[in-house]
Amino acid sequence: MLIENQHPNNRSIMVAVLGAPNAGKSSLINYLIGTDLSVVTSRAQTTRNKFHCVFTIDHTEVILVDTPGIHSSNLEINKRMNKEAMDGMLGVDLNLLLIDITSNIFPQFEQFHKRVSQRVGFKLGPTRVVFTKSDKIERVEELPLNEIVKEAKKLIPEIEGYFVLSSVSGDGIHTLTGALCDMAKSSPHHYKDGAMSNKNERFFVTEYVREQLFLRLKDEIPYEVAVTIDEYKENYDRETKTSDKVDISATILVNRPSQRAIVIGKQGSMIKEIGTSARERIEKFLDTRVFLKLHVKVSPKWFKNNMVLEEIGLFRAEDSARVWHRR
Ligand SMILES: Nc1nc2c(ncn2[C@@H]2O[C@H](COP(=O)(O)OP(=O)(O)OP(=O)(O)O)[C@@H](O)[C@H]2O)c(=O)[nH]1
Ligand SMILES: [Mg+2]
Repeated sequence: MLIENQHPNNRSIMVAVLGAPNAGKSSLINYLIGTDLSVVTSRAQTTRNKFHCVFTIDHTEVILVDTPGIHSSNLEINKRMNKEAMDGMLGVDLNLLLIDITSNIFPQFEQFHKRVSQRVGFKLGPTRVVFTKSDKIERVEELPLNEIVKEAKKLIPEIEGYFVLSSVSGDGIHTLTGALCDMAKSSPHHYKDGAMSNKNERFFVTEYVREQLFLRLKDEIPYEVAVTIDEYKENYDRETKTSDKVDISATILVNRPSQRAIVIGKQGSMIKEIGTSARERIEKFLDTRVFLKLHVKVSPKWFKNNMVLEEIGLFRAEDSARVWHRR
């Protein structure tokens, strides 16, 4: 869907941002778009869905596709998250393969290669490597990155060069931005001025509640929670012709009753903290007052349940399990 009557100098590029869990994909995207749209936490597998994040420089529109980290797992939810990541590459002009420079480097290329080659009928497009977290290495210029990329190219011939950057210090980011703009092709824009994503407000509300769960809960719990929206109601003010408050009711699904107790906390203290922080974040995002109501529901093994998985935007993968449960 393209916008009509566009400037003749308009250009556009769509870029998939890929890599292992925790490689720094969402951090880089937030830095590039200049706002904390995507959820970032120190835990792996924070991002579960692919979605577009857009920024424009002069007449150039850059559409970045955030994706879940590519990894190996036999769990149904993880298979579907991997599918989201792989689907994120469909129809893009360029792939950025993010490699965390502070972790073991070569296995990250191998894992990516393995996933790509497992996908039947899939042909990888032009790919550039992005070495992330350069601020964490003292003399990054002394690393043999040229040789590493040469070796990686033997495995993944579609690789064409690399960038080194930090989404904390900002080092190297302008080189990437410049290169993306140079690669953009003459084309009408796909997004209106000011639009940031292809996902709606409801999606980001669930993300920002989940963010608080990821930040505050330990062990396996963040991986065994999901957030769904039950009600999203804008209160329209006739005088100002704007929505002055949004009523949101959301459910936090947990796997076990003990997890429900932890999420609620002593005398409701934890759920209150989660609710307050999430509400503040959502108010900033929506630029309006928000009334947020959270329920915690035990839904055993929701992460194997097709209905729940589809509700949170994760669809059946090629290697999905056959047995599905009802809600
Ligand atoms: N020091 C430093 N930390 C970074 C940088 N980029 C990301 N991080 C940290 O790395 C962790 C993971 O970052 P994310 O952006 O969530 O990584 P991701 O690739 O989106 O992770 P998933 O969504 O789980 O696949 C967070 O704690 C970030 O703060 C960087 O350039 N420098
Ligand atoms: Mg992420």
